[in-house]
Amino acid sequence: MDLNSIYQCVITGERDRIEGLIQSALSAGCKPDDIINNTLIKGMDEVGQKMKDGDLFVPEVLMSANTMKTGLELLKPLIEGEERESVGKIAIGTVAGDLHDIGKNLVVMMLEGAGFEVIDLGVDVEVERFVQVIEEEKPDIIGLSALLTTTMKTMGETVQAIGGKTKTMIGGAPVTEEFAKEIGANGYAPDAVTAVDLAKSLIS
Ligand code: B12
Repeated sequence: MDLNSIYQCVITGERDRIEGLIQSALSAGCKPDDIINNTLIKGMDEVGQKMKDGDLFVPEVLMSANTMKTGLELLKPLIEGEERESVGKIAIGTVAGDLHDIGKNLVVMMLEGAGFEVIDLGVDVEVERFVQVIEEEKPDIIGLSALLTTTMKTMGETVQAIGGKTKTMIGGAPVTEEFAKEIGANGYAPDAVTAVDLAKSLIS
């Protein structure tokens, strides 16, 4: 069984084919962990890189992300019995007043792909909800997304309310490194691939 075809399938975003390809790989004796790490995550890494370089655009990236998600859903039950240590726990949401979630969803998928346990709080998440989730779930990091200049203000208020109880990382098209410093967030990443590196560095 050629694992490369699964890798290519993620890159081309052919969701309909992924299940069949993974089933054949499993029948041929490939390990679920191997498939996740060496085809799904690798493929999505490549997609992220291509997006950074301007060779792929949002609709294609979403197709790839969905293909990866379908693959992960198929394999997850098979590895849950195994000891798969979580790299860290992250709660993430789009701040109050903001309904944009395409970018956040990409970040969630990349983080999950990299082995993080992710609590996705969705969109339009009130400040209090972030504070509550820290008490309930004790995440290592809180991730905040904002796509509107108006909700960047809410992002600042959210970071302030969190008040250093948990590390914070922020992102979204109008957000910058400078803005992150200004509001006292622990980190900023411009895209989903960098977000994974950032999360890892915040935890270590
Ligand atoms: C798609 C879209 C919508 C969709 C959203 C669908 C959805 N489910 O998300 C819909 C149609 C609903 C929408 C609505 C609106 N939108 Co709109 N929208 C966009 C658009 C075209 C693309 C956004 C997007 O998905 N980009 C693709 C993703 C992959 O990129 P991204 O979000 O930046 O995410 C990446 C990084 O930023 C980073 N990242 C993102 N989040 C996080 C979080 C963390 C923790 C980290 C580390 C990294 C990170 O990683 C991601 C992946 O690489 C943008 C234009 C643009 N170019 O940004 C306008 C845009 C953001 N929208 C805009 C506006 C004005 C609106 C509306 C107010 C329009 C209206 N009059 O109703 C409403 C607001 C609704 C609301 N309350 O939120 C403006 C904002 C202007 C401003 N200065 O504030 C923009 C810039 C368009 C424009 N040029 O005018 N929108």
